[in-house]
Amino acid sequence: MNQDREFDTESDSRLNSNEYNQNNDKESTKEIEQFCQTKYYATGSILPLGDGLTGKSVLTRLLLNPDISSTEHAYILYNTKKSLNIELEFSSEKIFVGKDLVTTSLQFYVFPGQRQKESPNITTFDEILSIFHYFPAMQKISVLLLVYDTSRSNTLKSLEMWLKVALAREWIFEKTLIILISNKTDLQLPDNNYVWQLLDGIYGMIKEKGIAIDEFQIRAIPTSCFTMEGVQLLKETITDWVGRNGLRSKGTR
Ligand SMILES: Nc1nc2c(ncn2[C@@H]2O[C@H](COP(=O)(O)OP(=O)(O)O)[C@@H](O)[C@H]2O)c(=O)[nH]1
Ligand SMILES: [Mg+2]
Repeated sequence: MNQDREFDTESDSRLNSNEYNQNNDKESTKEIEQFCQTKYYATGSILPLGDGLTGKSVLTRLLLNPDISSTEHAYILYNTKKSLNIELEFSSEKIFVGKDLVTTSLQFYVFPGQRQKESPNITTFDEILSIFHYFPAMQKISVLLLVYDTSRSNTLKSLEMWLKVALAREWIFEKTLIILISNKTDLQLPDNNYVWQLLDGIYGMIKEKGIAIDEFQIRAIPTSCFTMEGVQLLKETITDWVGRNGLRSKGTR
């Protein structure tokens, strides 16, 4: 009897403690849900390509934060040095993709536009690329920016060569957004007929390679790093694309 009672008591206390645990579990689950809701992440690599001095470095720095003060703006414009090396920049922003709040990270890989070896001290695009080409993030590019300077028509003609480089490296795939950037609109406005022709040409070259891409994935945005025309739109376009089409993952923090 005693043993039974003891057993009962024990089982009661176990029952109670189970109830307690269950209640406790519910509380902690609620807390976990509250503090550790599923978080969504997306990341993508952005590659600006174009001749030297078209504005790739300055534009990238402005894209990191288009809402900068006029002092910071002037600092970037006048203190961005000609770079002979790769520049890596990173920015992150939360945007809604459908009903999900997605932390969207942009990784910018800015190479120097120099292709000819003019002196032993000057590193070229191809030399730097020979190292960085093997970076996983360089295998598939989320957003390719083809940048030219509206005041120098030869930089527009070079874009075919830059696109060929991107195709030969197999950076473009079915989820790449390609943006033709007519930069320095403060100096000269782009020739829209020519821009449309070029967009068609780019589409044709990509299709020829057998890459399944839609026409809407090839766009044109005129920009000026001086007046900031188009910079905010470009930032939003890139972030939205990466948020929807970049490398997605889920987590709790
Ligand atoms: N007027 C004007 N100058 C610009 C613009 N964007 C860049 N620049 C200038 O062009 C030069 C080259 O820019 P940079 O970003 O270094 O070119 P990158 O060689 O393509 O990286 C710098 O002196 C910039 O201040 C622009 O939109 N308008
Ligand atoms: Mg540069």
